[in-house]
Amino acid sequence: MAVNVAVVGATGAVGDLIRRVLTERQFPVKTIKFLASEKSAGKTVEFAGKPYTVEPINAAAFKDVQIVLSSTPSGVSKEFSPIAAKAGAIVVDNSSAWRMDPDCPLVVPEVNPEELHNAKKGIVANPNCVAIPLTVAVKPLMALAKVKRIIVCTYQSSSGKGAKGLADFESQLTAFATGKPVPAPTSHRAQLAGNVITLDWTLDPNGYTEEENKVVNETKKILGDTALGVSPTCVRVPVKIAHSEAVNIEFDRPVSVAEAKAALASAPGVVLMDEAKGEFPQPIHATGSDHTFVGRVRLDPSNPNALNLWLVADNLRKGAASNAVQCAEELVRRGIVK
Ligand code: 2RA
Repeated sequence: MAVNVAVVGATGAVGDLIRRVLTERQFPVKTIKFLASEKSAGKTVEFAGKPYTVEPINAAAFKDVQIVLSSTPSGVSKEFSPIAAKAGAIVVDNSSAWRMDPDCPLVVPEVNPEELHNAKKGIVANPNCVAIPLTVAVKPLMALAKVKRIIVCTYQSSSGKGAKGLADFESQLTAFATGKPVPAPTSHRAQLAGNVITLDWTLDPNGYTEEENKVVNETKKILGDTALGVSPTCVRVPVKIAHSEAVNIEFDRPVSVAEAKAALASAPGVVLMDEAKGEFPQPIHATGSDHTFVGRVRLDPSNPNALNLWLVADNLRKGAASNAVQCAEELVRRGIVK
């Protein structure tokens, strides 16, 4: 079934990628429109070889739209996603506005696609770019034994801060490499070139950053286990695109490396890289891909019930645009979009 689509936040980094991913994945588009803030309305964007004028976001723009793919700041989503849903559309929203709302499913299609049927408000939330690949990798291991606790340390790329983050990355790394004075950051909290930043996000009252708290809460919600222990440290590193994660997974019984690798090798969305062949996941492999690359699977030498692994995924694609388009595909496939 081909559907009427609106891309909201069409001129941003993720909106731009959504446009590309819709074409790449041959999403069944009947009609499509592109919406953005008043500032960007009037610009021209290209889709499937045709130019489209970007329209302003307002209630009238959602008439007859069946699926909205939205990537705006939370405040904009809080205002307009319910309006789009009231007009009859299902919204797949990239902001954090609806992620912890009990009436809005938080969906990774490889992990919990059945939750798409529970969008009571007509809004499906697209998770955080760390939680998405983490749950893609942990879900197949949950079939082997109960997962009790996850310790995750992230190595997050500059593009997590959008176009401004990338501008910092380009200008600072160029200056750093040529021995020139490194320009002050405009979006990152500290110098990124030649550095790592452990506090690149707002600090919440519990001493964890907003990002770390998202990883905890969203991972539990996606995996459907409120008792799951999740212990995060989120760090920004001077990488352009793709987030890496060092993950320690504790089970309720010993799980062998062979068992884990077999489960990961056949898991949807996972590419298992084999260190015996000299393969190990790197951001440059994941950039431009919709897969989660997993490797370095090994026993925790300090805990017989735990494994360590390393994973990498493109934060702009699987961590945002592609996951949203995959949700839209499932909404159509399951007949939820009418
Ligand atoms: C980051 N998770 O990498 C954020 C982007 N949504 O900063």
